[in-house]
Amino acid sequence: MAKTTIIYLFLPLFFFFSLTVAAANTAYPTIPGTEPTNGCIPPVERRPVRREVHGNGRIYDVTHRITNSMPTYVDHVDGVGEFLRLTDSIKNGSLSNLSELRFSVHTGTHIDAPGHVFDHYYDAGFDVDAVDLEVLNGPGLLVDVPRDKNISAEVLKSLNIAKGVRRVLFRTLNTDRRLMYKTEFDTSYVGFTEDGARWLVENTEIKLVGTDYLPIAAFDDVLKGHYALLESTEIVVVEALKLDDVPAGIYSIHCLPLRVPGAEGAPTRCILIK
Ligand SMILES: *[C@@H]1O[C@H](CO)[C@@H](O)[C@H](O)[C@H]1NC(C)=O
Ligand SMILES: *[C@@H]1O[C@H](CO)[C@@H](O)[C@H](O)[C@H]1NC(C)=O
Ligand SMILES: *[C@H]1O[C@H](CO)[C@@H](O)[C@H](O)[C@H]1NC(C)=O
Repeated sequence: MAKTTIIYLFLPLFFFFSLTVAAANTAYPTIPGTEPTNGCIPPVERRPVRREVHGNGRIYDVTHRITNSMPTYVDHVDGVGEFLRLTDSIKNGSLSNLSELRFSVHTGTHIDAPGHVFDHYYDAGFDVDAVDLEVLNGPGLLVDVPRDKNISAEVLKSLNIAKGVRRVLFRTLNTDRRLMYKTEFDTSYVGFTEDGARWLVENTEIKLVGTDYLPIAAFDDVLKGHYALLESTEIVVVEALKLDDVPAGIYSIHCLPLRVPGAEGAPTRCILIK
């Protein structure tokens, strides 16, 4: 009887250890003593689940995973490269694994603050800590852009986005071409032309604008397009969204950038909820 009680008391603890042993087993299959001991509880092979869609199809993760091989803007053909370094590790005797990150704040899915392209805004503190979370969170649209054009004034007019819509994510040819999954930066990506950016600012109430490649503006208009969108400081630009396999339509959009005062961009987790 007493033995049974002890087993019950220690069951959770044992379960924990059996998991640790299972993990060690995978890492060090040859180390003696890491095999299951008495066979009471079979070791559970636990693997994390990685999802694109959560909550029974209701929540779409539209954030790209940050990987070594994802593209970075223009000068780089090698992608992001090594960015995650394990500074302390259990394997080497530390009590925990501890990693540090090192990459551009414009890596992967991210926002641009006005300080990105305006030096006076940079000096004045228009950084990612100063963006309005209300702009980044609320109802909005995911729309498909005609695949044969950049996002010009003419294209925007043809989309007939209703007045009053404040948040729009534009899916383009970039998604079909899977440009974010290619390491080398591709300058032929689709983005806003300067006149498209100006048209959006002057003729719509859109304050959150997102696209599916690293710069929001097309390569030939890359600076002018950013100027047009960021000048008012009221619009938040979200870049490099992962829009594969998400039906176009109305969603509750939620984007939360890392809170880093002084940074003119920040990696951002974005989700769409049906
Ligand atoms: C552990 O330490 C060794 C020797 O200093 C080093 O080569 C190895 O990269 C370290 N491993 C980890 C995971 O920190
Ligand atoms: C978009 O513009 C870029 C240059 O800014 C060009 O290379 C690309 O071919 C254009 N894409 C389309 C679909 O027109
Ligand atoms: C953390 O440590 C465990 C045990 O040493 C190891 O299996 C795991 O790979 C480490 N984590 C990373 C990110 O390397």
